[in-house]
Amino acid sequence: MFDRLEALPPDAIIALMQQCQADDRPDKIDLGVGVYKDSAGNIPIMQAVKMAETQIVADEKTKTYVGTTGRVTYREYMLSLVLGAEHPALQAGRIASTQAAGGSGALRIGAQLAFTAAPDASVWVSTPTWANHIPLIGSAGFAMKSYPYYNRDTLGVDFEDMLTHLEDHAKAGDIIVLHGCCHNPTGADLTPAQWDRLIPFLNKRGLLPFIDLAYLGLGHGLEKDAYGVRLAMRDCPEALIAVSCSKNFGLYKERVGLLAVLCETPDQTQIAQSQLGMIQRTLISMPPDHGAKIVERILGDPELRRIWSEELTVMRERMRGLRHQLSDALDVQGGEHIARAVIDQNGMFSTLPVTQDQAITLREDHAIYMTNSGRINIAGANGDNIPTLATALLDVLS
Ligand code: PLP
Ligand code: TYF
Repeated sequence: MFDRLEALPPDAIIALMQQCQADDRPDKIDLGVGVYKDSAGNIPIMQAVKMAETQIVADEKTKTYVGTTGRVTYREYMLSLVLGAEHPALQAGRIASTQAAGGSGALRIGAQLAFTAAPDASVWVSTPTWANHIPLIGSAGFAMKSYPYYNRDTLGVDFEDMLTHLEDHAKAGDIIVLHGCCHNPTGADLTPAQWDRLIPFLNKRGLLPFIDLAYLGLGHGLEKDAYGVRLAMRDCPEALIAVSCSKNFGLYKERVGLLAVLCETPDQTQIAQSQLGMIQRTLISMPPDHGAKIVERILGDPELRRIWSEELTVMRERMRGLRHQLSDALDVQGGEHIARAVIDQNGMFSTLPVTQDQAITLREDHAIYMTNSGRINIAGANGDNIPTLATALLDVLS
């Protein structure tokens, strides 16, 4: 029967990562896949993670099953990290949650829950968005649609166009995918003032936010990056939040995530909770435990938490510093608007106004790897290669 299958193209970002790994030019610059790198180009294990892991390995007495929605304490700690311990939705008992296999697992479970409740809804994603949003959410069965978001001329968010488009085209009950912070692939985020307008707009139109929070702490810090999520969870009747610990704990391959579901009443929350367990069962039975246990231990231990939070600050500030260095190097005739945007944008990514042909030229002639859409991972740069990067960019853009 497998002769009936069609070959599919590989994941473009992972293919780019492999192409870069195979490039033997010593001065290559890898701005491709979204992983944090230190100034030596390593993808380190955080010290707090190593310490927690050492303790866990020494203490662990059993590998027995945990349960379909994962570790209860992990979920509690994660909810208070994301929302703040005093958040009204937590106090009102209106949040169902499940541990998930990464942010991706959370997106998939959230999509399945929403589809079970509302199969006729459409799901709207930003133009552009993280490419995996479409298969992860669409595979639940939803019709996927897109709203305008990033303006490739101004390199900022077209907020008015976004609202107008949703006003004109989205119907009550539709689901709007938003990036909590550090938008992937553009780095262009909504400001607090824009969140303040967006959430009442969604409520008025009966639209449900599904917020993807994969970079908490890597934009402006743990509190500021949660602004939109906290507001939505305070003011919306219903919402979905998919959280990833891949980047901010550097736990990529351990697959650690959380789905939080805001319901209107505690009774509905109990029902949603039971559905989450069943959905996880139908997909993978139970989430992997090891990474979630590491996060639980870090968040529950004041000393480990302090070390983690300091390491996260170093990561965030290194990326902010690189943005400033790249911006300074681009701030010459013809590069001024990119210079400004690189500073205004947040997190790992910026999408530069580079065409596909220019991205290929950068790769072939300069050994600079970015996606064909012009997305760069700023953490792949360093003080030594930024002048080369800026010169090559200005060269292909001129
Ligand atoms: N959402 C966005 C926007 C991402 O960039 C990622 C990144 O990898 C994820 C979700 C999910 O990540 P993971 O499934 O590795 O936790
Ligand atoms: O956008 C990125 O680069 C990260 C990592 O299928 C990633 O989110 C890339 C592709 C993929 C899964 C994760």
